[in-house]
Amino acid sequence: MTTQNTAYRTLDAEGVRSYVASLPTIAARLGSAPETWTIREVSDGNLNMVFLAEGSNGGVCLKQALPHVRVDPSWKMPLDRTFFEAAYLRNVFPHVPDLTTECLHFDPEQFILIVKSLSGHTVLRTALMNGPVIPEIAARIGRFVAHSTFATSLLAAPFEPVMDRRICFARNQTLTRITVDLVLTDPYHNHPRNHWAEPGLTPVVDAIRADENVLARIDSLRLRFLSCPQALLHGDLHTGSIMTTEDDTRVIDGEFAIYGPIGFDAGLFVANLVLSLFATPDTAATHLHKQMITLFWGSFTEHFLHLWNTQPTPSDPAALYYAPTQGGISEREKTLFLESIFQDMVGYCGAEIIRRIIGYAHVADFSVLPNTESREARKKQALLFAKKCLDQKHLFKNVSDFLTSLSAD
Ligand code: SR1
Ligand code: MG
Repeated sequence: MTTQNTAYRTLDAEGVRSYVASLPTIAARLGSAPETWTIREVSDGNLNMVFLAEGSNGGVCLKQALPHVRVDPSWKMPLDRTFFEAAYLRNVFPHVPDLTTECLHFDPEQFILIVKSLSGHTVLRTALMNGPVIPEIAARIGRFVAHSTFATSLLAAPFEPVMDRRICFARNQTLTRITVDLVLTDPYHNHPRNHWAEPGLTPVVDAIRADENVLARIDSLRLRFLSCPQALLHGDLHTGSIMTTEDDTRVIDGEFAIYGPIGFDAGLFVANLVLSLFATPDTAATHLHKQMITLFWGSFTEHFLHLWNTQPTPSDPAALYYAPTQGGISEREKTLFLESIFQDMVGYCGAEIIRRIIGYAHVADFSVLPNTESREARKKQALLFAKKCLDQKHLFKNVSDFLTSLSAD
């Protein structure tokens, strides 16, 4: 797909009103007359336009791809990312209906995706910046990662449908290129997209770039990201891709979906909790963030193993990756698989922390700190922790080892 689409028009608020009014089933969700609807532009991410359209009965969220990066119109980009987000939702929503949104409409000419409005929810990053959240949110995300990845992996289905899905998402190359470059490459050398305002970070950046163990690990994580298609990933599971209330948590923005190592989704989520921890320097917040990381990993492993252990035996013995006649996969193999996800999680966590501090797309978390000195000090601690995550000489054995090291600095 290219941007040579003459029918494509970028919508403004009034365009959204007419567009939604032209879709009877979507318009019916809003109720009342289109002229009475409230249309608000709420674009927040780096890439797309997002609107909320609300009527007397309810609301929808409309997302449209632009032919460029939203925050940088000179960075041209094809429109097809909404296709992959719609495809991601269609693949995972049946497995996590209470943890994401259903694709209500996708328009392949206008590259418009419509889902239910979450206007009563708050972006998790914002909620964390505003004060404590309930830690169970992290357990819900653990369940999301377990169900969305297990269901799309070879553990849950014969290889044919899995490979068909892999073929589809292998076309998501524009956004995969962004991840490979921005998350796994640019920060490790001089690149004009990198930036940081605090001069005291430069020696830490230099140390990261000079460390052969770190560079070797990043090389292997980059290779693994592209060559280890364990499951369909969300691909950008940071705290800005999660909307929540106390009772209800939803994962949004699956446009970076790609087959890859399960630890990538887990690592991005944990990294963003770690970033929030370093940006929130008080004992209660540190405890909360650590509790959230523990709950996330516990919930992920519990749900993933439960799905694995209760997988029905297919009538066709060729339908799964192992033959039931051989007694199925051993507990030892399952443990090793989860341990490898844990090690991937730690590595991608390190990469995500680094790129969110010195790469192209930073996080807002540190803006709650009162001055440049405090921001510099906390970002430095986060970078040093990330460096440990990438140090091949030191492997964290388990989540408590990971958390202990988080306190050490
Ligand atoms: C040009 S896109 C930069 C970042 O925004 C998205 O949310 C992804 O995190 C991407 O890496
Ligand atoms: Mg996003």
